[in-house]
Amino acid sequence: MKFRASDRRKDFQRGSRELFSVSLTTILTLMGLALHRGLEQLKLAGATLSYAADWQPAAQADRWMSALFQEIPWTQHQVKIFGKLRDSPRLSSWHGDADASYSYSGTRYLPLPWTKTLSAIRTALREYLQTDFNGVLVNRYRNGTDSMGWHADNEPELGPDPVIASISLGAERRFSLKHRTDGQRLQLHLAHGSLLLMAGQTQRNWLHALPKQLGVEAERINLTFRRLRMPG
Ligand SMILES: O=C(O)CCC(=O)C(=O)O
Ligand SMILES: [Mn+2]
Repeated sequence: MKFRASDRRKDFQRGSRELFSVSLTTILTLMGLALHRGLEQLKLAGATLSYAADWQPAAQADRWMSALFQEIPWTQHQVKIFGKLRDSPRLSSWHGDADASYSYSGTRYLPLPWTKTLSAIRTALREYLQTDFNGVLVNRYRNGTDSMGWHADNEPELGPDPVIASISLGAERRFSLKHRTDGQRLQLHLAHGSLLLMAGQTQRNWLHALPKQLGVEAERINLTFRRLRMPG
């Protein structure tokens, strides 16, 4: 068999194209790893769940936590339980862009402005995930008797498969997930400075809760960043 110069040129071109595409894939993978450094995919049928236990160093998480204690106007929200409005067993505050009003558990909340620390956390999230959020629900669990019951973050303004970025500061607390129909369960322990990402069909197929944990005396702050779709 004879090789012509043009065949060799084609081989060379194909080879360098393949080499280029391999290195492009490697570069993109490395970029992805750098962007989402430490984010671990959790295997859960019908859910897209990932967790970065050490998303922020403890010193940064400490600074955010003490700043938020001062900046946030902590309020007792109401939750609807069996059709009746009751005091929520935690303190909360809804912040976001001016048009990001949010209805949950039977009440509509107008957004309070982004505080300095909430803006800084939103920027850190944007850089890490390449995703933008226009609102955040900030919750304060004063000790282990504060909690949040079973629910899904599935309000219509979040759209069908919302991305929810949940940041935990302070006391480590149990976070429970249960499948809506098949009884599967998962328990996580959300660490100081961690990031839990719920996406895909998680809210359709699973409920989540933050159960009471008697014996926990320390405070915890949780921030769930959300993207609301505005009408029109
Ligand atoms: O505190 C948590 O980790 C979860 C809070 C939550 O699910 C919510 O506010 O919707
Ligand atoms: Mn939730």
